[in-house]
Amino acid sequence: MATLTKNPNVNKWVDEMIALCKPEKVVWIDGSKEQLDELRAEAISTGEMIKLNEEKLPGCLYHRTLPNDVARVEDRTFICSRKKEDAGPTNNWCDPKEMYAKLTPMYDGVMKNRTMYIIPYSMGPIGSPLAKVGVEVTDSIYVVLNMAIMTRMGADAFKNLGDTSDDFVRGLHSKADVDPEKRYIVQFPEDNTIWSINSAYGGNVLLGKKCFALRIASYQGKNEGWMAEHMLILGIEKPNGEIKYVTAAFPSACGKTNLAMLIPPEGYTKRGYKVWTVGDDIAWLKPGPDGRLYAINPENGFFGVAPGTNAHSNYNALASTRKNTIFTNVAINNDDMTVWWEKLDNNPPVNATEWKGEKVNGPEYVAAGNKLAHPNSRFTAPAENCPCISPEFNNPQGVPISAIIFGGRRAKTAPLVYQSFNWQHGTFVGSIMASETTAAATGAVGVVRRDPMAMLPFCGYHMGDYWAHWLEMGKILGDKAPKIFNVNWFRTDENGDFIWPGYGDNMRVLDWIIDRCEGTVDAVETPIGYEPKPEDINVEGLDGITTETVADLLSVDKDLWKEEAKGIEEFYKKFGEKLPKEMSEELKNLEARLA
Ligand code: GTP
Ligand code: SPV
Ligand code: MN
Repeated sequence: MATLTKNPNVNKWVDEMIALCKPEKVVWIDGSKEQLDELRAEAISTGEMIKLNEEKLPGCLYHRTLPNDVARVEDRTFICSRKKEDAGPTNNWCDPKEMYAKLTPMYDGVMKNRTMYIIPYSMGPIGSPLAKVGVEVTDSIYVVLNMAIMTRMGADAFKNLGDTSDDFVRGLHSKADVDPEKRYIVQFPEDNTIWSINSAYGGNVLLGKKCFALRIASYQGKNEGWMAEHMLILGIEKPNGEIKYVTAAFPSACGKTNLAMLIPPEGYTKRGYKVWTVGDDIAWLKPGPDGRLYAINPENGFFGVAPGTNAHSNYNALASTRKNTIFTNVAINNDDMTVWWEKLDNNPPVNATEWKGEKVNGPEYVAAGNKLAHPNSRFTAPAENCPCISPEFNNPQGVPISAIIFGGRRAKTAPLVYQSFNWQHGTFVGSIMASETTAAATGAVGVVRRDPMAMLPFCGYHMGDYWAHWLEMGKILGDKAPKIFNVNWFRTDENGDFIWPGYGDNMRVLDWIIDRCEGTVDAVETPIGYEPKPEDINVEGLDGITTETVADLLSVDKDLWKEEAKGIEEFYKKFGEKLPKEMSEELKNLEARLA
């Protein structure tokens, strides 16, 4: 099949990949409906994908990955910069020459008897000055069909690249034998290259997402004066029609998709408030012509956590999955070929197939303490399906950001919300983020770990240099910089239950944040930052949550924070010389305020 571009850099690289992987057949993905329909039909005929109920879930497909391949694998993910110190203490590193030498034999002939699909795609709206082009070659139809949802995929992507540019990210993926012992997710930032092998799970194989749009892009952003962040983007429309945009960085499975699509409580919707979703996972941010910080969502769909998603917790996410969606590792209801997951409703299907493929009686299986869907099972849904997708979603200039919000899962330490004193202190607040681990990556769940800016698994270079880049961006933005906040929806009571209702009610906290950005509400100065007066968090219409509860959620336990400061000091030691002096200054200031 003929190439889709005259660009010699693309064609030369593709030829090299063909020579290496030796596929039986090569297919360039042009993005046409006919081609995608053919691929769907093929995947259904081979059993790789399962067709779901055409009336209830039109255009939807089901896929299951191997039980050993259900999440990102941080211990097998590498940043192969030429110098070890450029990867830094938070990344696995290997010399690029060594890594190429190790992986090349694994790719050699790996696609014999298989088809190689060549996927051109754009991260960001085609034609946007913030967009970037990638090409992924893969032997997986699942990858092609997911990339069709998650990116602007097809021949049009080459329009942005032109016929001569070399500025595209080269992604090579093979599921090979899906052998967990030979699984590697490798970024070569200086080569604009990603090699992924022996996995078929989303975050490891949809190379436009974490590998490119965060790991490679964060490195590009440092060199080119912009930022790639693990952030949702949302717009809050006020009764007067004005829309304020905020971004929020929470670690994996800590609530970005939920916050991005929230439906405000009745008291707010009645007054005319509305929330618009621009992105749910990744933001690319760059100063605009007016000096403010602008954000685009480089993605075109949502790769969202299924369990916990229901009409009450996230109506908009659920609605987004009702057509043209791919479900991975959820359960199937065999009676009507629909899907189910934990907390979708209280009625697990009787005639169910659980995520590993075993036919079970759902209610009995669940009653025995099993999960029908994997905790990290996901939906891949087109952004255009989302009832609250922002009218600015495709705006090539992006949206101007008023506030940046950090947050994570902390049972005790972090209060419901606080504001940093300024950008430098805000950078510090992001750098000391910690959160309980989730099922989004393999390994223990529920262990508190430092996850600066929710970028621990995604920063493509030295985290110390990354903080320096944040500080530098603050200087460029000056008084036009967004205000920086921290939130925590996950404080628990003595029984371990969440105190704050969360979800749509998080609007009450966003409300205060927006008021702070506009300078229309006071705050209380605490050792960790500015906090709301408890009465300034609107609790109208909340069941069992009073201003006293809010006061409790805002309490700062000095002893816990002194412990916290020790933990930060320990963590900071890792970064040695590369720790910006401003960060240690901020730590000293915090300690002084706590003393
Ligand atoms: P990634 O896609 O992995 O980056 O995750 P995400 O940050 O988009 O997480 P998501 O919104 O999918 O939320 C993951 C889990 O957090 C789900 O189980 C949600 O039910 C739960 N969650 C989200 N928001 C809240 C909240 O406000 N309160 C509580 N208690 N749980 C929440
Ligand atoms: C995350 O783990 O933060 C995700 C899902 O958004 S994945 O694409 O698998 O990384
Ligand atoms: Mn994510």
